Amino acid sequence: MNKTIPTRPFSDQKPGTSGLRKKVPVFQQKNYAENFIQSIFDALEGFKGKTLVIGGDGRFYNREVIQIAIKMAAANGFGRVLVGQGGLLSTPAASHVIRKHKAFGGIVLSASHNPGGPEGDFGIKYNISNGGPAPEKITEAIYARSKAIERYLIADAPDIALDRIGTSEVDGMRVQVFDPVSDYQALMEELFDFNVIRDMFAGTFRMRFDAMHAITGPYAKAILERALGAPEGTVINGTPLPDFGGHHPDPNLVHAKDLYDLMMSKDAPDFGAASDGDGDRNLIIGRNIFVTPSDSLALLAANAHLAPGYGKGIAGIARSMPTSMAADRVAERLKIKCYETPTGWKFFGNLLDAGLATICGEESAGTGSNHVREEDGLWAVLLWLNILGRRKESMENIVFQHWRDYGRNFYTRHDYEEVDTGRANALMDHLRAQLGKTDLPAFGRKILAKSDDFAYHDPVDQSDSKGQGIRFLFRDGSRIIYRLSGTGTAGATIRVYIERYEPDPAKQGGDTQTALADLIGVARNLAEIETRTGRGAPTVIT
Ligand code: VG1
Ligand code: CO
Repeated sequence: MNKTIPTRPFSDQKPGTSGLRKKVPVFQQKNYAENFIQSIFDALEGFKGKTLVIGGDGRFYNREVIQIAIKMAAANGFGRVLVGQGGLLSTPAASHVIRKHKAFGGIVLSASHNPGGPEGDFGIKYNISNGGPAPEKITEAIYARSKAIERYLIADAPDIALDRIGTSEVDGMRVQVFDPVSDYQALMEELFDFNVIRDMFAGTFRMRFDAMHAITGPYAKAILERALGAPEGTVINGTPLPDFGGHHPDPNLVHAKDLYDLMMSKDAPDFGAASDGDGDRNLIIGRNIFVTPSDSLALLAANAHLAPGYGKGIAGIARSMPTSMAADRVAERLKIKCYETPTGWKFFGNLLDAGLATICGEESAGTGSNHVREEDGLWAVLLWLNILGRRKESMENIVFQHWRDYGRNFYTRHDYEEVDTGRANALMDHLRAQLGKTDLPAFGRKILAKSDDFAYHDPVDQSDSKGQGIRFLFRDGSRIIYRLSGTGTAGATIRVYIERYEPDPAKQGGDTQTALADLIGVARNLAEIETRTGRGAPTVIT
């Protein structure tokens, strides 16, 4: 039996960089999740009788919303739902399952790297049939619908047993609970040379993978420890917990500091990695060397041909605009194009679908390829392992050699979190007012080449996206970029991205913050950060 439940719109259901993210208590309001899910369905056409994939990163409130989503899918006319066992499915695995089983789309419940628990964050995101996040045209339609919604449809049925693999029915719709790991694992076995990696683990090579009590644990244990023979204990914090053990499942140098400290110590294994709440991000650290996500993208692109899945070479690279330009130099050498897109994985989908790009990445620790339509943390780890197995050199050597060959892009991001929204907007307005001016005292000795508010024209669907970040580009190739985060749930987060190119191998060593000190000063003065936000220092430096 279907029920039609009257409801009233919420005014704040605008999807951000990656779906709708709010505090758990916001999502727990009566009809809040239901309204958003119905708005998704109302914004779509032609799904009657088709398949919907549902899964999430296992955070607090995941199970409740999964049950709601299944019953609403039934009432709205889907023919089949595929749901990960226990309601679990990493973001890249969801993308793969949508593609492999030719689903109409998928609902991914995740707030990614944001903290979880009763006072933490929750999120809902819709992915389309190519497995990728819904493009802006659809997210805007969902938002428009959410402001006018008057009713939602839900099956009046008992909860589905999420922990048992098998098939059941909700109101005439088939529900298949499946193993969230196996399809994904099979895909990884196609892309990478598992024998080469197995041989490495059979020798002296050791790694540590920190799953941060998030979704990647079961995937990493199955693939690294069971399939590739890494010793048990290689994967730590491998059990997904609803509150991520009270930690912030963000694989960066702040929240994965233990891993960093280990990798810099004398007992360091050869390779260290971590992934985030929903498994799409990766942190890569070699013994004695942290590899920035921007460098990792460039290095993976330059060495991808060493893995069977990319043996024929790559067609193109895509990076988000604030990501460092290290990948551009690799593309140039490979005589392929490097596309520059706005922040957020949804902008890569068209390029991947059209075969224009093979490997994509963002400075925020997301890397991926045309094997799915999401960033993929474990994929990046496996590609690195495949490369290490083939090159038989240390990470440190590989990275230093890359810098010698291509030059080094010193790169850092400074985040100012939970800034008052009004003040943050005023700061961005102030910056916008400086665009085009070449003689600002704040520039110091830097000579401006160009400044603008980044706009993107999609070469595939010809759509335009404006207002994607304020850029100051200097004549020596350095860049300062400002944007406001679209994933936070409290106040505003100002992100400042700072980059300088260093071609001289003699100057490529040393600490990033010191190497960028001048530009960091310019960035703070230009935006008047201290006076406008009252912040003497960033909240997080990555
Ligand atoms: C951040 C990152 C962006 C990433 C997005 C989703 O967005 O900067 O690169 O695509 O998170 O990442 P923002 O708007 O806060 O800067 V994740 O791991 O959700 O799925
Ligand atoms: Co994520």
